[in-house]
Amino acid sequence: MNDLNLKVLNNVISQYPLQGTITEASPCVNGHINDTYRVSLGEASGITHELILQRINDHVFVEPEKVMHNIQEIAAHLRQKDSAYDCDIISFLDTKDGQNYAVVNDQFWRLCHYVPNSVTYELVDDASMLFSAGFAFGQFQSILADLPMENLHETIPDFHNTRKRLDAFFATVAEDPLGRAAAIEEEIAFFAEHRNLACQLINLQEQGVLPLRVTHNDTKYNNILMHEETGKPLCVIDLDTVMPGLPAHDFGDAIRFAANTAVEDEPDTSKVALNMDNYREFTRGFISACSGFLTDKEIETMALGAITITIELASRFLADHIDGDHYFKIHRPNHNLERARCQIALAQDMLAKYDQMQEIVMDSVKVNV
Ligand code: GN1
Ligand code: MG
Repeated sequence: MNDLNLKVLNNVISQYPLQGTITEASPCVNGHINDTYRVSLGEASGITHELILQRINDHVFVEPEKVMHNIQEIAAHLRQKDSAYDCDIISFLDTKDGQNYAVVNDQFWRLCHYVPNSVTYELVDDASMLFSAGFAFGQFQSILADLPMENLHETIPDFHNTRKRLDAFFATVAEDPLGRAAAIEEEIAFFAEHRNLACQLINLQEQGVLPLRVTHNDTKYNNILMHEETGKPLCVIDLDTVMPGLPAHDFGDAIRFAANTAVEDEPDTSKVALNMDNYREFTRGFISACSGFLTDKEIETMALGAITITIELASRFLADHIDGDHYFKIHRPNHNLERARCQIALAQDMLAKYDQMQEIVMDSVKVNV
């Protein structure tokens, strides 16, 4: 941590009703968008507060106030509920001015307590861990189902509009600002081949067949803090993209991450496949938490959600590679290309296993009737 960053972090802290000085600060590197730091704040009395400080990426979230407004709405909604959510949902501390964010040098920052005994995982090798994760994300939808959608801003317009994502992808290919497209013709052809399939969900939503609901929209397994010993979900984090969306996208994004036999950016695509045990456990958990209010059509299109979101993210990674890596943080050359290839390999395996995926969803519903 250099002095400049430390000065900024101290500046942020000074806007909160907290005592003490920063004794330790280290960056957390697993998010692709925002900058996150774990900070220890020592009081003269000897008490130490463990905090998480996060700078919102305003290139991606061009109106950070809207993101923080949504998070405030969610916190207020949860406070009103008498029925407790089994797992917590992250909220942020108020500044001395009573806002849930602080502005320093025109940058938006937010602060929360570090959740004790929490861990996150990039890879899931024990399928039995996933029932509770599926349940937590499923319950997230049910707990927010009565939050009026009009109270929430669309923090990134058309975030999971797969048709617009693929249109944008092909426009970037046509532009090819760095001449990177020639080397990846095979990958580009994959999107041309599966474009229609990937647009089915957005078409159904636009036709009114699939309803919009308040959804999380970024349901990676590492967006649930787990208890390091019991393996129980402690807290759902990363509410930046909570807005109207499709439950199938939340289901699908979680499967894409937690039921991959490899990490999201595995360069050796021979290691990448859909792990059916993981898939089954997550599905059982998710469906048992929310099948009660989902329509038959929503349930029937769950498995398609996994394929859709995997193709969509692959196209986003590859578009960013072609465009020169301005959106997702990269940690090595061709990182976005490797991420895209990994997601393409996963989508291909899902396409081959689609019937089985569908059967598992339907079996999970039967258990719950
Ligand atoms: C980004 O930064 P992070 O890790 O929360 C992205 C998601 C992708 C994800 C892929 C706002 O999420 O859509 O699925 O990377 N978030 C945004 O790991 O674009
Ligand atoms: Mg996110």
